[in-house]
Amino acid sequence: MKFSTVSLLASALSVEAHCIFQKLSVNGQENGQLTGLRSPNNNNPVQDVSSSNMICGQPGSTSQTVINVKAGDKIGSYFQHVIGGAQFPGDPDNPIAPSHKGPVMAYLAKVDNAASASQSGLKWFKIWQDEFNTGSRVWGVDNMIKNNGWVYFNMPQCIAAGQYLLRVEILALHSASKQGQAQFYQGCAQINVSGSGSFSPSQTVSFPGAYSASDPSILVSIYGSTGKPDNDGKAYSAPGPKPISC
Ligand SMILES: [Cu+2]
Repeated sequence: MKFSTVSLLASALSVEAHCIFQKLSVNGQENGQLTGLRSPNNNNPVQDVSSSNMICGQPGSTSQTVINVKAGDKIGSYFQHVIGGAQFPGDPDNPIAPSHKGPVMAYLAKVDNAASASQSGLKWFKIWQDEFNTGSRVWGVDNMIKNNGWVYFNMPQCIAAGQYLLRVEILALHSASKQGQAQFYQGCAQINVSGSGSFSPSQTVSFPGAYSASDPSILVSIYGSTGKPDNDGKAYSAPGPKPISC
């Protein structure tokens, strides 16, 4: 009896340690909560890499808004523990539990109308990632926490004008030594890119499909010989393709 209470409590606590992509900023100008986004309505991770929830997260809200972005602009993606931010004042798991080490990635897929396009069957390419710094032993997630939940990257200068879904993904690897236990947190922003770029990807990937459960970037122990989540200072490659270079 006592055991089951303890394990229920433990699992309830671990459920609470997750995060949701919930705001986009452009050159420091924040859009409103959930504006221009397709975001999950709860903070549970996706763990099945073959699920359609790998695209923009579990079904939740879809905005009517498309956010204007110029090629070269500084994009911010804001992740917080629950919709609205911290779950309670002093919430130690906001923006995400610090145990949730792993990379952060951003992908684009061209669409005709970002507010209405189906998110299935799109051709995605990666534009940015923050993996793991072997010198400082800092993960992409550590940088996101340091920036209070903001993930920053630039819209590559070469991106061709038009509408896109921007998929931003956090991969938490703290339990990833067992297959199916890596935790994926993603949402999509609906954007309209302007500029004079003409990039057309020569290779694209599908979601689901881009990742496999046994990918060494996904089925991996990040705990080094000292038991710290530092990958023993060895390089770590995020799943999926390399980011494009303009
Ligand atoms: Cu979690």
